[in-house]
Amino acid sequence: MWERLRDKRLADKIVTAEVAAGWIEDGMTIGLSGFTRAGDAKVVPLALAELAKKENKPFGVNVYTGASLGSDVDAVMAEAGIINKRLPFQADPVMRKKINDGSMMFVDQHLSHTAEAIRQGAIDAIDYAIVEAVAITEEGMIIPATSVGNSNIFVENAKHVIIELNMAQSVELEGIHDIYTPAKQGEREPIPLTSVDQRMGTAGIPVDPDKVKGIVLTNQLDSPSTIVEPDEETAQIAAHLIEFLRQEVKEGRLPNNLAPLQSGIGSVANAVFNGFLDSEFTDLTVFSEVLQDAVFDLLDAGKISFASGCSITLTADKMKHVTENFAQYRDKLLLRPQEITNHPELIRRLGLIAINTAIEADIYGNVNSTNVSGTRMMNGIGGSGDFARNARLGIFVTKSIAKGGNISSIVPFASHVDHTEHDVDIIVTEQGLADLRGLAPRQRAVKMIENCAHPMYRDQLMAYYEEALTRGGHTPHVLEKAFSWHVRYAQEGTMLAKKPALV
Ligand code: 0RQ
Repeated sequence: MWERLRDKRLADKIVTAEVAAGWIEDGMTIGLSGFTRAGDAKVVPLALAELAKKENKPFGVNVYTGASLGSDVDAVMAEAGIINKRLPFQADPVMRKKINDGSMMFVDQHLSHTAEAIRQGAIDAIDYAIVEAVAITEEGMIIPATSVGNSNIFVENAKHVIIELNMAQSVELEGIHDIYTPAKQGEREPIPLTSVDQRMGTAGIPVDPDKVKGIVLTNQLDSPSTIVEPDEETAQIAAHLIEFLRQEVKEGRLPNNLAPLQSGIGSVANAVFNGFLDSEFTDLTVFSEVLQDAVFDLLDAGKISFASGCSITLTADKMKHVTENFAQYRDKLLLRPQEITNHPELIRRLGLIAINTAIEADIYGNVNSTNVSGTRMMNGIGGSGDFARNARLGIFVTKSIAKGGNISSIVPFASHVDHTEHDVDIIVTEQGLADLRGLAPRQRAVKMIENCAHPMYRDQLMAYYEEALTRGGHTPHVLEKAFSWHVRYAQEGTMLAKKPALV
C-alpha cells in the first residue's frame, strides 16, 4: 500500500467507506470521478445509498460526474432515491426511468461545460469530491486511474476531498495522465496544445492535503463496457464513411493520415472505428473522449500512432489484454481532463473529424441524439455537441431504421434537436452518406431522403417533402404533420403510413 500512498502527511487518513459516507449530509453536492464506466468512485457512493436506506429519513444530494458510471453506482443511487439532481451524462436504465418519470432531475450538459459552470459558481458548489486514484505521490498529487473526466475541477473546487485508492487498478497507469486546468475566463491564456501527443500539464491532480478528509482503500476493477460486436449495418456505415474520407484525401482536403479522429460511445461508434482496421489508412491519430476497444485494436494493428482521451472504457476481454500488456501502449496514450479533450478551442485548432451517434435526424439535417420521440431521455448529449459544432467535419451516424423497421431514423422534423443543421456536415446510415456541406435546406432534403433513408420510408418522406414544397419557405414544412410520424408510432406502433395516405 505504501508504494501507492506515498504522501506520508495523509497516512492517518485511511477510513472505511461507511465512515466517509457518514460525512455527507442531506442537501450537499458531491462530485464523483468516473467517465463512461472508467475510473469511477466505486464504494463510497454505494455506502452512502446503503446508509440513507438504513437511516430511513428524507435524504438527497446533487451528483456531478464526468459522464456515466459503472459498478451499478448510478443504478443503486437512483433506486435508493437519494439523487436530487444529476449532471452531465448518464447511461443507466434505472436512472433513465427515474429521469423520465420526473422523480430525479437531470441536467443534460455539454461535457466541456461542467468545468466552466463550476469555476464560474453558476451551479451548486461541491461539498465533497470523491475520486478514484491509483496512487498519491510524495508531493500529494492524485494519480487518477482509467479516466480523468472532471476529477481535477472537482478536487480544485470542492470543500473536502475523499480519495478511493484502488489497489486493483494497475500502477502502470501512472504516467499516462496530463492534467491541465485552464484559468478563469477573462484571465486565461490560449491553451498551448498544437498536437495530439503533446503534454502540457502535470502527471496528477494537485491537492491541498488539508482538504483531504479521508482515503478509502478499494480493490475492484472498472465495470466492463457492454458494447456489442459490429453487425452488417454498422459495417456498412463504416464502409460509406471510409469511402467518403478516401474521396476527401483524393480531392486534397485531407492528408493521407486524415486528421485527428473523435468518436462517441456505443456499439455504432465502436463499429465505425473498427472499419479503419481493413482500410489503407495508417499513422492515424485520435483526439477523443472515450477510448473504446476499437482504438486498442487499431493500436495493435499499427494503424493508430497516438490516442488522446479522457477515459479508457473496454469490454472484459480487452481490459484483460490491455492491462496485461500495458507497457506496449504507455507511450502511445494520454488521458486528459474532459474540459481539454472536448475543448472547442482545441477541436477547432486540431481540425478534428468528429463521429457521433444520432437517435434520429430530419430531412434538413437537424439531429436528435438524446430524447426518444422528443420526450424520453436516453443517455444525454455527452460530448457530441462539443465536437460537432467545432470539428472540421461534424459527422453523425445512425442505422436508418430502429425497432424492426417500425421507426424511421430519418424523419420529417427531428422531435428534439441537439445538433442543429448548422452543426451537422455529414449524415451516414447503412443506406449511404449525405454530404450536407454547402447545401441549402431544399438541397439537403433531397440528399437525405435519397442517400440516408431506408427504402421502406423513402416514398413517404418524399411525399411529405413535396407537400411541404407547396407551402413554400426556406425550410419547407407541413407543420400540422411535422410530428405525425412520432404520433403514429405512439398510437399504432409504427411510423409507416398506410397507402394511399402516404404522409
Ligand atoms: O434500443 O437498447 O432498446 O435496443 O436506441 O441504439 O443502435 O444500439 O446504438 O448503442 O450506439 O446507441 C444515440 C443512444 C445510440 C448513443 C445512442 C434505440 C435502439 C436501441 C441504442 P434498445 P443502438 P448505440 C458520446 C457522444 C449520445 C450522443 C453521442 C448515445 C438504442 O450513442 O447515447 O454520441 N449517444 N455522444 O433501438 C427510438 C429511434 C432510435 C431508437 C435507436 N430513432 N427511436 N429508439 N434507438 N434509434 C457520449 C459521451 O460523450 C459520453
